[in-house]
Amino acid sequence: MRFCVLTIFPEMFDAFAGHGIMRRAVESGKIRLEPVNIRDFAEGRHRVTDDRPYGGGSGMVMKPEPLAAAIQSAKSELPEAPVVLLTPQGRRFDQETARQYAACREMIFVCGRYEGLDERICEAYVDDEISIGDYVLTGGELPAMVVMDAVIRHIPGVLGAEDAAECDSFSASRLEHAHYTRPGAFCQKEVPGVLLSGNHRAIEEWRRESALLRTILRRPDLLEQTGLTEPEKKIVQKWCRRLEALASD
Ligand code: 4GX
Repeated sequence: MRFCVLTIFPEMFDAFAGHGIMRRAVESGKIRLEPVNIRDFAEGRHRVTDDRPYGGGSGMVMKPEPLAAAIQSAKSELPEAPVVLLTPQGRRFDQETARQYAACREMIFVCGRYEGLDERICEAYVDDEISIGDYVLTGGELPAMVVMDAVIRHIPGVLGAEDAAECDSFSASRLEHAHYTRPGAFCQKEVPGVLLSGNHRAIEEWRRESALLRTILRRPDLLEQTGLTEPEKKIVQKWCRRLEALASD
């Protein structure tokens, strides 16, 4: 999969592509990440990429001409790519959108700075506007990395084979179970005994229960999307009986 990222800070992507799973994905040729400096498409001795807003007020707006030239150049390189703008005004990014993007062969990201882009760029060139959450950042570069990270994990062979099962749509609506590693006792707390038992069915059951209880307590909103499976209903019924026994005298 090929990614072109339009930005005035291309160096920000060096750290992203230079470590861990992303680095391996680049080195194995599974992905290509090409940051492009919008400033390279700006005219004049100072290669200015921003200008004052019509109507006045504080803050600057990204000039349309350099951006249009940069987007056109990226589209000639990646003709199939959707042009995605990172902005708080976009629809909220989630695991389902990440999975859908992973089916693309190419993507182009536009990273805005300042107060944003000239509206005519959005209208003429942008296919999709994405927000990574309701908070205000100083630029679209971190959101672009967040989106690419979540997308790249879905490309076959990028994660170890053991993670492939995590990619079903159901996994996004349940929190993960608790994880433990050595030592067996830490901070005066023991690892749950079942995890040391070697009983793989019991371990699998404990993990499903841990995942479900955490989801109920911390993110009940996630359960509204899918409802409970039959085995999950059994777990809830078991806990209902336990809690009722506690409450009765
Ligand atoms: N999820 N920002 C973009 C500048 C900007 C504004 C409007 C285009 C249009 C953000 C977020 C985010 C701050 C990135 C403003 N560019 N992006 N930037 N939250 O806060 O995606």
